[in-house]
Amino acid sequence: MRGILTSEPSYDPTHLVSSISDSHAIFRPGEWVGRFMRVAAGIGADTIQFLIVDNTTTTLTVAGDLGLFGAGPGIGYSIVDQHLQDNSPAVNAGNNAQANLPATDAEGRPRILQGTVDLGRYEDDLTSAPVVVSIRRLDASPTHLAPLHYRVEFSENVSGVDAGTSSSTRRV
Ligand SMILES: [Ca+2]
Repeated sequence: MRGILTSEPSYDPTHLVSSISDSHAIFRPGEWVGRFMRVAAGIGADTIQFLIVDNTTTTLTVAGDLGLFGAGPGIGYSIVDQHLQDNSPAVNAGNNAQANLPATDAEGRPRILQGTVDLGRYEDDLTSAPVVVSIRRLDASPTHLAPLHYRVEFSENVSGVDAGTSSSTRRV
């Protein structure tokens, strides 16, 4: 997700958050909470990023003071998701003995789940639903074959799937 900012940032010193708008955006309210907004602004045009704590259809609210970093009208931004997928090699790949390991991750969940800390900002709770990665036809030709075989690959191991399930037929 990328866009161009269309407003100056508005800083709320009570809650230590900034709000900034992209009037062309059509966000779903709250959909970016926990993601990061990256902006190419600030000293030396370094890319900096801010944790998104709320959003409306056109406005992002982020932790910190955006005004200090030159974010404003005409500056490009992107929204990035740094959550781990359940099958990521970064899950349970950290070092529990790391000095100054915080008690919680960037979203306030326990920093150690499944016994070992994960790499990155977030601790994965292994609850995301598997997604279909690929569907591949196994038979040379689908014509006049019954049944027709496909291989469906999921993003992680699944259980309880009936391998003999057939769904629909299509005349050819
Ligand atoms: Ca873990």
